[in-house]
Amino acid sequence: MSTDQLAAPRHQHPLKQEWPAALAQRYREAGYWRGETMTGFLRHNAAQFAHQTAIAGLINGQWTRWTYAQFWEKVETAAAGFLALGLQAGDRVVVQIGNVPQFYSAVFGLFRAGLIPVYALPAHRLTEIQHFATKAEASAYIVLQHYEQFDYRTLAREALVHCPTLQHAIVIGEDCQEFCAFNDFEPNASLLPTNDADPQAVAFLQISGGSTGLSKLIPRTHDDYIYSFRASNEICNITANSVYMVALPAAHNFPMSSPGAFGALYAGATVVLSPTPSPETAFPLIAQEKVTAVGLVPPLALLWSQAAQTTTHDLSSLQVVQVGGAKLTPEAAKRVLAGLKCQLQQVFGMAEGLVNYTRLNDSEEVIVGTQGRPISPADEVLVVDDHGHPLDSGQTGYLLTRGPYTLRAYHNDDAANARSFTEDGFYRTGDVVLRTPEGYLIVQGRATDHINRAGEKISAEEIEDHLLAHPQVFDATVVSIPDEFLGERSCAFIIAKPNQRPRAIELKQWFKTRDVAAFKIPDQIVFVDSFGTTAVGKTSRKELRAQLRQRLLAQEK
Ligand code: OOB
Repeated sequence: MSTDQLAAPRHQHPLKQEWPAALAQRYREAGYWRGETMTGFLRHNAAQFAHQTAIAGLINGQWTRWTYAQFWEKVETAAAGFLALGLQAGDRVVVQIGNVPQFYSAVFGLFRAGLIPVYALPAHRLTEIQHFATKAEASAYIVLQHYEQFDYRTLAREALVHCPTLQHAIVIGEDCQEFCAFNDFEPNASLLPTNDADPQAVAFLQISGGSTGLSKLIPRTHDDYIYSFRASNEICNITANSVYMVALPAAHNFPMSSPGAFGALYAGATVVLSPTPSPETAFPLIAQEKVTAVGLVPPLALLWSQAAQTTTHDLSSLQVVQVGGAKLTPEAAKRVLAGLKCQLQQVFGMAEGLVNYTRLNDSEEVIVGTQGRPISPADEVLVVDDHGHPLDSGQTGYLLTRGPYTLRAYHNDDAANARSFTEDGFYRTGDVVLRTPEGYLIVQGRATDHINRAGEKISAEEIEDHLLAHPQVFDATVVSIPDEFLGERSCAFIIAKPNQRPRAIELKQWFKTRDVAAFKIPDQIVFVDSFGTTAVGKTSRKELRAQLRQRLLAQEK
């Protein structure tokens, strides 16, 4: 190897998230960015709340509790283990771990080692992992051996073959086969960095809902992310006495930081992990651990409020049930309020940044009828028309935002950056909202063609691409259809190739061979002879999707 190669930077794409200097200074002066780091606050809490429970959850079928002191020890061990493998500060590591305590020891271990987690969801499969690893130029991939009856070692094996930048796969479990064993990591203080990260540096890459095409990577800095959950703690009244339940996937932004597990850990509270979000699993844990707060998506909130009517478990510790990720209609909100007999809080957020909450002391009318208002007085919110002109309150338009915890650019994605931001740095959320004179937002719909399936965002385009790859499919259009339970379901309209008659079940099975998350498999498949006259290049894909949706809804009436 020549010296040139040795000196070459390890990564082509430096991790950046840059606010203009004047704005950054304003955020610092206002006390939003305080120069805290993820490891800094946890180290502090490990001393201050040493004997209090930080995390409780299932490890190998055993209910396990870690105090703050024990948790910090595990973080330091994990960090030393990562560095002992030869990983270097700044390297990216794809993390795919379900709702178990080791999600946090691994993630904070990565922070402690100066490494950058890239969060994948347990449902993701090779196609998505490969995309994240490639975009992030990840050096390592860490998985839980088994989760929800799936063996992630198989995926790790495939990922090592298909992702050229990956050098290591690390498995958390008893039988790590040929992979590095997380459980065998050993403490070694001499390997650990003496300084915490630069608070302005990127702490991790979160994934976007992927409204157009594949998910994009969202760089979040220590300063910006910590501000978002510290301020959320205040709004949601999370203190050292709180017990926060993670019922949705731990890697999702909502249960991570709104105020989520990170907010809870920042406050010195307890994080309780529910292995599944079903009432059967979560209710006994709420009773046992005296859970005070939980975040749910609307279909789950409805399910919980129904199950609460007949449950024998004591849910009286619950103070706040937050609902977000997809629209909670006023009628559904009333049902949740009546069923769960505790405070309801609506949360309208996005992994890109902006989070809105109804406040705990808002009137019932506001809590039921709006999706809340922004966390920060420094969140700039614009509602604009088709031409980008700002609208007055009371009018419906596209939501644009910028602020102290909203991204300024996606990682390594010039095309997405060009369409996702205005010239002056506002992020185009893709949501269509109405802003009340009091500054509360009511979500009306969205500009982008994705399906919000019970909070899981599915790009229509991405699914169409998979369908078009099928040898018998001539054309495919995927749309969202209102669904009583899921909020929205996905429906694929298919034109088969001449003389071909694929069956719906075959097309669904096709997705298994595409190695994608199961939630992306179309819920409904409708075969059509044509997409109608408008399909002949005259209308946009967006209009076509709207027409097909209307056609189906008219037929179903
Ligand atoms: C949360 O984050 P993402 O990144 O999975 O999805 C963001 C999108 C929003 O742009 C919006 O389209 C939709 O999800 N959404 C809502 C909503 N909350 C999110 N639509 C209507 N009503 C709501 N309450 O989903 C997320 C991140 C942090 C906190 C909460 C949710």
